[in-house]
Amino acid sequence: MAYKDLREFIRLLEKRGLLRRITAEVDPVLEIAEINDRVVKKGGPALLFENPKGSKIPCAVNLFGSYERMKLALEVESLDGVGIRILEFLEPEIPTNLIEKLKALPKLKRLADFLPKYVNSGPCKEVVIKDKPFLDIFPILKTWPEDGGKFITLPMVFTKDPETGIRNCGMYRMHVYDERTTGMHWHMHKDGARHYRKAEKLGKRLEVAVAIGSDPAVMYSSTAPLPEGVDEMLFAGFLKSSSVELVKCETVDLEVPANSEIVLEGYCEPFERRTEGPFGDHTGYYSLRDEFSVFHITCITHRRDAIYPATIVGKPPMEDCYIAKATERIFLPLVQKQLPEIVDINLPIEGVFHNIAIVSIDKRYPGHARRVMYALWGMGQMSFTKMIVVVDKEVDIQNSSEVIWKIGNNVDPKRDVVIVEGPLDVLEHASNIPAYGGKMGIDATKKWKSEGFMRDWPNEIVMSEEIKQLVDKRWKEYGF
Ligand SMILES: Cc1cc2nc3c(=O)[nH]c(=O)nc-3n(C[C@H](O)[C@H](O)[C@H](O)COP(=O)(O)O)c2cc1C
Ligand SMILES: [Mn+2]
Repeated sequence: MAYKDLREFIRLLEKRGLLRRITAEVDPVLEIAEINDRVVKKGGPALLFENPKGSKIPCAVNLFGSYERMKLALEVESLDGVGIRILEFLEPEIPTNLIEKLKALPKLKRLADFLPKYVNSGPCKEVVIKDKPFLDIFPILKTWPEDGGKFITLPMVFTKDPETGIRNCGMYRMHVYDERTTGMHWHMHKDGARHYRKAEKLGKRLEVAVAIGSDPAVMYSSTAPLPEGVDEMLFAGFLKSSSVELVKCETVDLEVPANSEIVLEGYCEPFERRTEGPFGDHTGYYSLRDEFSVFHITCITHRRDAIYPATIVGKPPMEDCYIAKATERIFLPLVQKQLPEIVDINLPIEGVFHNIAIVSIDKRYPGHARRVMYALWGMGQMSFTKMIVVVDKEVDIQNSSEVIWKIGNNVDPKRDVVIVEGPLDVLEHASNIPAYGGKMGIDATKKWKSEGFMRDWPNEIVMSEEIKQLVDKRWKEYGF
């Protein structure tokens, strides 16, 4: 059964001993972040700060910060299974006869069941503030000493394409400038920024609604790398096998999840920019100050006893790593659909997801590893990857020790390193200019004669089965 809302998920975590309540008064400025850091790094529980200093609203952090909680959030036994379910849906077998047609029907009906539903009201409307929609009622965190201020870190930002009206929901952090103005940190590559650029072209303001805290499927979906134009709310409905209920905003022509804890309504004016950051980011570095759009708040609605959820990013591993690892697993089958030679992908946590990708392939022809690199550099948000390492299918790429051993042994740097240029993640700080620079591919597969390798490739050392069995049998005799 899908979670009704965020608090139902919180209750479940508590019942399972995966959430700790903290009643002591704790400062949202840095203190919560330091407590969270110690807890995450030890694989500890989610935390509910019941008495954040200066606010009557409790603050929940680290809700998704383990594989176990991530699986509970999406109500699955295995994250890989989610990807396989998506594939089954995308590929409804074309019914060829009546019986097949009948078999396909429930599948199609189920898809309709996942479409968002529009409802007249919901818990997020319990309190509506139009006269003084001030952010200072919430326990918004400052997470690192050099941060430019407080940041809303789990916002689900809703916009509509000004031309087509197609909805988007993306998670983009928000720098709080004053009680009714924030930054809007949508990177240039993201759908929200695209909507804003279109609005600018039309000389119009872009209406924006920000939901904070909803059921976990909705929260996860706002981070998922879906193709442009695919409705995150339909995806969330699919994930939880029931429709997301959306309710109209008070002051803007947008809809938000009715079960949201908090909703901020407002707009971004065309061509208005303000300095955003610095912000201690998930790369483990501060992202530098930069110019971003400005969000003006016209109305705040919230549940009477709202809970304010936040995440704290920083040096990995942090909570976002588990969200990103879920994405790695969930989207692998879709990547494999396009590139069936891919056996597995590992985006190592230390590679902060856009820096390093390790890929194992079933190599079938000369240059195959290069083809996979180029394909990934052209695929959705994978295209921001700075370094790609390709190994043969038998390598366990989830074991970085094995991967390093392969790179060291199998690579002739002059021959096997591919250097190209292309778009990079906006958080990339080593490139000369923002969001564009060098990329490296390392082909660590076994080299073939057809690739110009004319020597003999040595065999890997493995003991024969016969001797292994003999030693197994005689093990005790040796006196161990
Ligand atoms: C905790 C968290 C914070 C994020 N912050 C940002 C951000 O500030 N800016 C941004 O462009 N993407 C951010 N992302 C990544 C986007 O949410 C992600 O790329 C998403 O797919 C964007 O959706 P879109 O393609 O609909 O724009 C964040 C992700 C997570 C999990
Ligand atoms: Mn999108």
